[in-house]
Amino acid sequence: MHKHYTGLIERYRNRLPVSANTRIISLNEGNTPMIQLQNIPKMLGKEVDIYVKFEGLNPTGSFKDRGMTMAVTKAVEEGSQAIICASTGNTSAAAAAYAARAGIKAFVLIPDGKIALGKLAQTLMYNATIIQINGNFDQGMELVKEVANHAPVTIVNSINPFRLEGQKTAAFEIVDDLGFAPDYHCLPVGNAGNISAYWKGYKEYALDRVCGNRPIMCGYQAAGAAPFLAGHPIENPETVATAIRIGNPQSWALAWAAQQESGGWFDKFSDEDILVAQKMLSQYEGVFCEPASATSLAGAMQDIKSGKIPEGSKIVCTLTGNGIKDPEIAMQQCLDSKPVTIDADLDAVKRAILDNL
Ligand code: AN7
Repeated sequence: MHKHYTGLIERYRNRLPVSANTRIISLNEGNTPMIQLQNIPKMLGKEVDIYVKFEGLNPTGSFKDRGMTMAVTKAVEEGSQAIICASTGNTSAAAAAYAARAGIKAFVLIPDGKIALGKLAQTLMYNATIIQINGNFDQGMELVKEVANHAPVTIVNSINPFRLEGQKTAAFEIVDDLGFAPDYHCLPVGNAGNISAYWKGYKEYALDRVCGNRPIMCGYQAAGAAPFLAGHPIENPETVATAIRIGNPQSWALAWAAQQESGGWFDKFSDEDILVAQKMLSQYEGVFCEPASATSLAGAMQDIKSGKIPEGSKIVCTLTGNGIKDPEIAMQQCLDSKPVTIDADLDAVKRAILDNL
């Protein structure tokens, strides 16, 4: 019997906290492609298998949809009429979309002027109430935690445990797709929920013998927003990768445990390294992710080159969000390859082709 795909809660319902009576709020998220890189490994001159899990192909363009289907499903089950989050952009878009789907209200606190244009546009379209603050994500997060004690709103940031439950399904999909867990799993780390969720998923599958191994978890941060490298929260995070412009990660302990238990590590990368990785993925593989997402590949490339990740390894990099979300940074990256404008005649077109072959 043919079965139409209806999202990750249905697919993994026996591993998620829902009952037969739960009304599931879904946009058919999950089931995202694993794309094996073909050209970048050759450029590195190393024998490695690198797969990217392209989470930018979720319904709102980021991995947040995995957590949000679960968090909003549970909020509605518990009778909530409104959800709230602080966000660097993607959580707000996902919260807004799933609230629209559920028919409830979404309030989002975002740092004024510091979220990518596409994320702002989609959050407006989904009709959330956007509250811009003169402050950063971490300040927004503290305010959200406080206001939830004073107003009837359910927090849907990743401190809501249902978020991580939904997001752990990405690890399930990877194992179900490959037939094994990778040797290394590389992720960008901001608020640190996602690395915690993946580790939870891999541990669960390994415990139930769905896979025989668990990956080494590698968490990569932007140099200007790298509290895990500092060893403590930082006050004024700054990076071009606005999605991970976070100084006080809420899932600190879980992420630290993921790194420790898996034998993994954290590292940090300059904005320039991150943007180079983003452009390489687009230019050499045809995969356009947002800047923050490329931090996973920046890290993998460095650690493969140095041999810290040895030849023969199977590596998965999560590409957390879609490049189309941040057109401004993309355009800035491509100033040297401006479109040419010509007269609308055959000779001019011919010349434009021959000049550029
Ligand atoms: C593209 O949207 O925190 O370490 O408020 O959007 O689980 O926080 C976004 C985070 C990586 C970091 N890549 O994941 C938000 C928000 C992208 C992101 C991260 C985010 P976590």
